[in-house]
Amino acid sequence: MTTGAFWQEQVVYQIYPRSFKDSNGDGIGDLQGIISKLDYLHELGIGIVWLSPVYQSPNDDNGYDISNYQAIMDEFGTMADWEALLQGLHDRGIKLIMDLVVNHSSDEHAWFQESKKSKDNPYRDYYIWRPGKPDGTEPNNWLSFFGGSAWQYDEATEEYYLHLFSRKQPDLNWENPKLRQEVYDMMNFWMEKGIDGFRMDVINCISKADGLPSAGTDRYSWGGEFFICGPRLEQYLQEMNEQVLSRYDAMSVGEMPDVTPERAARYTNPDNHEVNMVFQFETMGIDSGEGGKWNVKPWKLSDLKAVTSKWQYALNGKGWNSLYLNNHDQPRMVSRFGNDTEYRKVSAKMLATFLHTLQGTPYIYQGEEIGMTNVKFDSIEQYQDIETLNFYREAVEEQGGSPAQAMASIYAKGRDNARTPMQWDTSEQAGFTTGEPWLRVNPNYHSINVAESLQDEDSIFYYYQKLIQLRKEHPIMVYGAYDIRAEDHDQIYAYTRTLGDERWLIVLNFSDQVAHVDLQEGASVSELIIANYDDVTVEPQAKMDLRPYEARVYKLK
Ligand code: ISL
Ligand code: CA
Repeated sequence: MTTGAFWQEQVVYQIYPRSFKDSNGDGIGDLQGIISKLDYLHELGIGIVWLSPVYQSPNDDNGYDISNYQAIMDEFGTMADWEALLQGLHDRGIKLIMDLVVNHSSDEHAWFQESKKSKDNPYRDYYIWRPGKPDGTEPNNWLSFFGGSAWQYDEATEEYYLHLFSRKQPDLNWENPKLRQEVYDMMNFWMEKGIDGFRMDVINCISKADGLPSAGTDRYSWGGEFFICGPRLEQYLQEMNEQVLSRYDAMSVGEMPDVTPERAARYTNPDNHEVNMVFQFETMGIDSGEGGKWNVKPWKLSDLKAVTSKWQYALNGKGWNSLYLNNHDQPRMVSRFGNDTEYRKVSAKMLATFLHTLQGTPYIYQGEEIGMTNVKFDSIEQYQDIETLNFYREAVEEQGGSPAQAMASIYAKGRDNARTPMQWDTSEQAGFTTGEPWLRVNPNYHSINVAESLQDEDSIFYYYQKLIQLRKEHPIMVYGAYDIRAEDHDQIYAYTRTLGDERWLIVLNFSDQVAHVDLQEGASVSELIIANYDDVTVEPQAKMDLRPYEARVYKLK
């Protein structure tokens, strides 16, 4: 196991540039906007920024469809702006990791424009082309992540190309060594510019099973078994590591839908030279029923404990966890796992305590540090996200489902919950833009905003600042081994962390009611490290009552 690496000890902050800060009034966040907020990030204390894609893109999927990997999107600024951003971060001791989106490119990428021209074009094999079945239907029955078939017919050559996401995101063909070399060269281009690593978009989808078999016999079906953690994934990750990452002090985090802890322990084991950590999705799945995310079901604390424990135990001493409860694809964590009305502040702090006291590297998604919440727009016209719009069209227009029910799913799970503009102050449009924002601001910005948080010494912001500071002072927060306590309790989540002779006890009330718990370790309490209510006593006490969403971190004797 590695210790002492910056990617273990620092906290990451994710910026979704389109929604962070607009500097020129066109309603779209941009690089100069980010530059204007670097002191804010520095004050928070984070050590690494993960920047969602800023490359040239037609924005079918907000930059996750890249048409030129070595150019900056015009709406976001210029390469000079990007260089100034990197410099500004490094001047403040903050590292920068860039989003690497290489499972697919945009269909407007020059490679694809060539590839589609003819079957013998030199770029043909940069993508995955197949003839239709004898009856003209798609080569196999795979569904795309965004709904509908994962294949698109192209008239020019009368073949289909594979797209696991939108039809404007054709999958790159990783079987082709020339394509792989292009990717590594591009990564080296950015490493040479001085970045500190990559967040790798759906990187466990790059290796598809030989023969691209159909999944069962339905007309369309989820084909994950044939492209999630496919046969040559580790070979490609090792090659990428050898060709790029190992040549620098680079950090890597692979986004991996449906990855298992057993696989993740292998991919993140330093002996295997693949990636430093992965984003797992099991936690994000605890409130979904049959058929996926839009089938919303209430989550249970027992499931959160089971999934978290499984990952904490599986990776301890072998690999490394990433810790997150939201990002640009997920609803806001305080709305989903806490309480975004009466107990918003205290529950946001409780969830922060949870994330920052597990073993692994915590990720903060912009706005999380001020407790931003989900949003409910009146009509589907006010939404922008391709996944959300596709879901609504399929559910309501194609399958005749109820609009109210579709909207309920979107309110709970839609990605635009996380993408409403960052709430800076109480001025019009929350201080995000002087123009019309590309996506509406959440109307609650009058009470939830950065300016307010910075004035309130009891704010969520200052609580995060304190957690980040504590991490720098206490290696046990980073490296301590996790062990669950009172496992069957249905309101309290309690666990210990142990490093050498040092032991901490973390007690979290996940409910809006007072909770009573009996913890043997409570009798050895010696010091209170942090809590989200005032007036917590430090006497040794096996029996404890915790107020709604109360969080306490104790040092034990
Ligand atoms: O967003 C999701 C759940 O609602 C996932 O299905 C998501 O599409 C998946 O986790 C992959 O996400 C990444 O790749 C996508 C992009 O749309 C996401 O924003 C990105 O994080 C395609 O590039
Ligand atoms: Ca702008």
